[in-house]
Amino acid sequence: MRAKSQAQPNIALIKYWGKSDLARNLPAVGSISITLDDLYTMMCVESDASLAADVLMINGREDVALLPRVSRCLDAVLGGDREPLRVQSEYNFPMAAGLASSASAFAALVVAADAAAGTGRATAELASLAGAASGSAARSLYGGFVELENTGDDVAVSSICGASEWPLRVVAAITELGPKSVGSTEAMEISRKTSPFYSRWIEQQAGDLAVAREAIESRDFRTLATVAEHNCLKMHSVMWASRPPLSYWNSATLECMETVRGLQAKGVDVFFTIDAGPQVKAVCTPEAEEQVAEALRSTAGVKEILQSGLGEGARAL
Ligand code: 2P0
Repeated sequence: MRAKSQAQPNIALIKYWGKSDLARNLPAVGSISITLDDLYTMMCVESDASLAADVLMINGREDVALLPRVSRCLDAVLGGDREPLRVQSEYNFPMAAGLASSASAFAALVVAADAAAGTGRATAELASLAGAASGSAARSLYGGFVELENTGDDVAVSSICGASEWPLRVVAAITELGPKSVGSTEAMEISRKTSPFYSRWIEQQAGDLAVAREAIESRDFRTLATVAEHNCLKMHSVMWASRPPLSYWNSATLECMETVRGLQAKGVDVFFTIDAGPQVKAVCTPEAEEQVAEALRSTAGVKEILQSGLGEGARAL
């Protein structure tokens, strides 16, 4: 058995931060994201009679640290009595730096495993399985603008608007390469247990989701910009007020935010969003893209710029 798949990371505009059920990895809040096009993970899952246990290769190197999580996800898709598998993934962007590499990885993994076994599960079911491995991965099963809802005992994911129906662009400013200081799973639990702002964050999420959903449906860039920046800064306020504090930004992160604010003051259609890492993702209209990229490239501390359009959900190749 052998199958290949491709998935792209997604960037949340209304963020997921906090779990309602740690064991089942259920998010405490809904979220809205955009699936990217130009950054991707390619995944190959294959059986091999010579294997005694699963093997994970990432960009050509064996990885034992991530293997248990990958094996658990394969068990969930294929059942625990499956044969050992070789899993090979290739990324064309930096991993574990707040660019949602786990989202594209687990979305690609469930699709490849399902295709290899020929199970033919529905996308909604694959999204739920990907989400159990990594909450944000559920969203990468769909393209364009995607909403994830917590239905109480599962997640329901759907597309609000296709990638080509509102072709916004993303310019990511890389300010630091290397893995993040605290992983999302651990950090979310620290916030849930200690941040005095956590309960307000949860209470206000439905309102932010409604405003963003309507802005996307009516292609209202300015309203989406305002609610997305507010939701991002609220999530980081929850993090900063946690004990110990969770602070993912560096000085270049702040410089990039200033750059985006400078562009906004000139009437450019752009807004920023920042995840559990120091990178700044600027979302803009196609007309604004080159100006945004140029401004971020010349911002102090920016090491690299990645540009992407919006793309499709995870698929077998
Ligand atoms: C998001 N993040 O909505 C938010 C914003 C980071 C900040 O989803 O614990 O790696 O594996 O379910 O999927 C990062 O979360 O977390 C994340 P787990 P995941 O994109």
